[in-house]
Amino acid sequence: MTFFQEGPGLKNQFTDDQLLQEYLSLRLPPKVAEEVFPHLREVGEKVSTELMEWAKEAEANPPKLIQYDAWGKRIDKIEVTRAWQDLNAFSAIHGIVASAYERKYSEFSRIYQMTLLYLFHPSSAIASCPLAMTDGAARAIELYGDEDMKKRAFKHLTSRDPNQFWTSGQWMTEKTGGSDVGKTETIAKKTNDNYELFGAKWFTSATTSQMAMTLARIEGAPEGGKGLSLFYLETNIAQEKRNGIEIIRLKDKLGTRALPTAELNLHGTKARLVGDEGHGIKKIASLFNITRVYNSVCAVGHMRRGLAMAFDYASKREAFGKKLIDHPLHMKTLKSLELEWKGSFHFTFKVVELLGKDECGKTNEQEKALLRMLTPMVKLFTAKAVVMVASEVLESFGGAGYIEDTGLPRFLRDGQVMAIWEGTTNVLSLDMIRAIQKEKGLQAFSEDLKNRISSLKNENAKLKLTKRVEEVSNDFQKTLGAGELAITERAREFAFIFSRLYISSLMFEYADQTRSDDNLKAAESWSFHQGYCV
Ligand code: MFK
Repeated sequence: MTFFQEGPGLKNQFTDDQLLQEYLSLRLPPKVAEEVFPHLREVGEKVSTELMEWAKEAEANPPKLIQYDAWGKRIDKIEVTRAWQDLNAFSAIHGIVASAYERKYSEFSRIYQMTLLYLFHPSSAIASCPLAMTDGAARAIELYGDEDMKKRAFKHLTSRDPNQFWTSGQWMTEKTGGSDVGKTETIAKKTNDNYELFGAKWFTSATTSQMAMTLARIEGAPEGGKGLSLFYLETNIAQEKRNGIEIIRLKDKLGTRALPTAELNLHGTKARLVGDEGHGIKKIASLFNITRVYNSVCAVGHMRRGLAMAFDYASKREAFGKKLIDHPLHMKTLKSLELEWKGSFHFTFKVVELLGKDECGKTNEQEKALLRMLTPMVKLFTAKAVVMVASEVLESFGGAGYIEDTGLPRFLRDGQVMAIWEGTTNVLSLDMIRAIQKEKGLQAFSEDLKNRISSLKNENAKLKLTKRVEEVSNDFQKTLGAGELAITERAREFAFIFSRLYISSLMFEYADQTRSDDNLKAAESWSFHQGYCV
């Protein structure tokens, strides 16, 4: 008899996620939970069924650049599938950006909105990327934009109507600069009423977006990051003359293949200044600090999806006379990956909570500094976690994990980008040091950490974690005192040590709040018997 192995299945991704439901029940006021749960259930169902089909179709038919029409005219048109458009429309209808700005549930709106993203991302063929930049652009316009930008662009970016909804690009990367954005070469020439941009953008994700936020140096402005200004432009994609934007080619990427990413030349692209002249990096930071949180939420959503598939498969696949779930080593491995996801989940949603409070004007100075400090940390930490978890998820399927039409290799490729875009691990480690040296990040972080640890009910955890904090703190202060080179060299190491310790405090606090033995065991395991084996 021929044997056919059944592949992994997906249950409703909201109702199947015990941690998510428990966390939301704890954090959201009961009235809010009562209102949003039915919607989350609906989205949880859709992402495990029809969206999986759309994502598959979008992946199978990546975007195409049509540079010339049949008669030789230059048209620079990017064609995307119907499925990709459907994914975008879905995100508008379900308010995956809008719900954050409607602020219907005050600071809890961010938790609700990021939960939608968490569910959507793994079935989105990375249509989550344009959403990240759209949300960031909305925030930058909210903070620095003029009345006209607020009336026009902001309204489109936060619309729930798919015909009105705009996505935004974030054109930061140039050939010269890469991560070193201060080296941007694009020039802004003043015209009678506005500016025209001349230059080249080397990576522009979601190039089919209706608008973009970008950086350029106004003629005569000084060198370096401070001489850059932030600009808003419309791409006029539907028009023949695309606002002076020439598409050179689409990038051939390791993953995120349904997402159009292009190299562009700007030939007098009409743009408007956002805020005053100069300090462009500082202004665009309001955008990338949002996309970095998106990255973390998508990373935890991605991990959770991989684990759902791996556990489901383990319940079906038989080897050496029993199901994989009955093999202790296999289960121990999956459980240790699950713990990595749990730790990342708590860390990420702590930052989401702070972001929500901040946007609603409910943070004090210390919480603002804490949010500034935690943002690069959570991005770098969860991005590395998802790469590791994705790789292990593939391995848990054996050879099938390496075969394209199972869809699993895509899972690894799309996980890998999380550690690259929006700031690499090293760039973000240095950003954490920037937050410490410039914005009192360490003070806010260590007070928050110490306060949480001192309020834990578990005396053993309190004692051990207090001792660990003291050791780490002494080591850090000594390194800081040894000068710039010493702290720079160890920035990454400290970013991971701080993150793991912070997650320990969050997990023990969560165990106290939920009065759950399982959550206590998870916190102990995370903190004192980390089981993941490389
Ligand atoms: C699924 C999820 C999807 C996610 C979306 C992905 C799609 C997007 C694809 C991309 O666009 S990828 C491109 C991503 N590129 C980056 O993230 C840039 C990485 N490089 C950095 O972040 C560098 O650290 C940075 C460019 C900021 C360093 O530049 P500089 O010129 O050395 O910065 P400098 O002089 O230290 O800082 C300039 C100002 O900005 C300072 O303020 P002041 O003017 O008051 O002195 C800084 O304090 C401020 N600043 C820098 N980073 C900040 C910040 N402020 C707040 N938050 C930050 N993170």
